[in-house]
Amino acid sequence: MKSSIPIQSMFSNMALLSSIALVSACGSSSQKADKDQQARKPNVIYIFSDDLGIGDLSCYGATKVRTPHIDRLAGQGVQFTNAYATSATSTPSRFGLLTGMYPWRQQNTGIAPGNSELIIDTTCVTLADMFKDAGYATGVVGKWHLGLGPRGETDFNQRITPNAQSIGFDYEFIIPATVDRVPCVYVENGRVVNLDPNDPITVSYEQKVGDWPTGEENPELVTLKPSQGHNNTIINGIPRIGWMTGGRSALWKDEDIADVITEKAKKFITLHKNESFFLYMGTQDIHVPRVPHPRFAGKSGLGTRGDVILQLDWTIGEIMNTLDSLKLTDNTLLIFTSDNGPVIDDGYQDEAFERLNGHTPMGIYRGGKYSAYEAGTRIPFIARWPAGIKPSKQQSLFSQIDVYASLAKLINQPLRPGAAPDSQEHLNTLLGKDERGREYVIQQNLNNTLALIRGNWKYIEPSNSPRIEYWTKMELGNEPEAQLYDLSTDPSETTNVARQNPGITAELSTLLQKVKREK
Ligand code: NG6
Ligand code: CA
Repeated sequence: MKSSIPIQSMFSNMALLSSIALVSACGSSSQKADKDQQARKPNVIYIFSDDLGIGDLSCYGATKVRTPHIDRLAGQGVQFTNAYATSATSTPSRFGLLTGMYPWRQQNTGIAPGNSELIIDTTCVTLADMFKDAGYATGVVGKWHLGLGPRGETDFNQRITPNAQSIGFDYEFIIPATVDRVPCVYVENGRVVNLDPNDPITVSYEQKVGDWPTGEENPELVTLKPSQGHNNTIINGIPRIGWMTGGRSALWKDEDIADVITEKAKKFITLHKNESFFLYMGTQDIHVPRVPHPRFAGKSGLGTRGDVILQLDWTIGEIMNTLDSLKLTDNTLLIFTSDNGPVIDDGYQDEAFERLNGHTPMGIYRGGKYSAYEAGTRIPFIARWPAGIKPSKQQSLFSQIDVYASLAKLINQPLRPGAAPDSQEHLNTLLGKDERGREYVIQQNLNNTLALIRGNWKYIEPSNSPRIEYWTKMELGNEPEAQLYDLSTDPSETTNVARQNPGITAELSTLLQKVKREK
């Protein structure tokens, strides 16, 4: 049919008409949406950054690096100074969060290789299952590090199952393990993204597969040299842990990872803006290899470790802006924290030490990632929920093991029998309404040495594991004798006072033994 109206003006008229229609429709529907939103159970976003220290953020006192977005979050929420990850490495911390069970109760919860089986049993009622029980849309975006597939070889060329969707997540877009471990590909809902079936992926953690160069054989090809380990297959110039070949079209670009996962997280939020949702996001920042996007490279003045802190801060800003623009901020509990404490040289020659410039990732605390000392697990922890939280700084004891039961309480969802056996409900502490906090917190180091904090006292059980981590030279907190520190007078754990306080030492040791035997 021919029209007498010139094409261009027809389009502009249509555009005008539809924009009028849109304005009025948006006006009324957005007011309605606001009301619906308030009536709905709160959205929950849990962001696990990687290896971020309590001294790495300006809201926790850092002066050499600025994190304005995270600072804004902290200013609008509850900012904890005595909150703990369950463990001083990633896999067990993530396991503890999602299962509500101490990772040291299960055998295979150590740092998982990239071809590990899914280490959470599919019969386990996870945090994501709990949200699904309550009718939430659930999604996971970013670092996973809990394994994928059945016991034995993970086949990255088929739909991988079980995956995160098998344990409560409707949607999955993940980095299978860590950014320094192969395979360097994203997995979306069980499938490697952009995989060419004619170029299948092979992965091994035992021996070289295929003929791609490795850091060990071709050190001249690397753009980022290892300082420890990290000398297997070279991907994007960076030698990784483990060997892979194939899947060329699926390989991630390291400098784009923050952009890619942030975009996926924003998309998930936008897609579910009209229903209650739970988003679990794991950033690759600030784990090694630290590869900032060019717009952050060189911007911190502290080398790439500082640059990826800026990149992480940008990510959090993007999530906050998305919530603002969708008017979801008020009714969204946004938790930002870290899976374990900081490390400076974690295996690449990235000048992290040389360029610290007085920056103190560990704050005043002893140890760091891998350690039973405070910097291993005392992490930044911020919870913002404008509809239910008044901004404050909190010194109460809080542990990530209690996130599960506390969030269940928040959304009035009864726990299924046997679910989250170690998780205690401390919702009022999480919301900053109760200063009492947890009676005691348990910490786990790389070697499964456990420590227990109760009140001012910190007890570390005796251990014959090495004192120092071989590669990072990190103090692990392992000593053949029991250790006791008074954190009120000695937060840096300089003086072991176990001998002077045998009664307290014995009491805390007995309490720890009791918790170990429970369940
Ligand atoms: C260590 C790696 C380290 C890091 C860590 C896991 C070496 C020398 N070190 O074995 O770089 O990948 O494992 O970190 O290979 S975590 O934060 O995911 O637990
Ligand atoms: Ca970590």
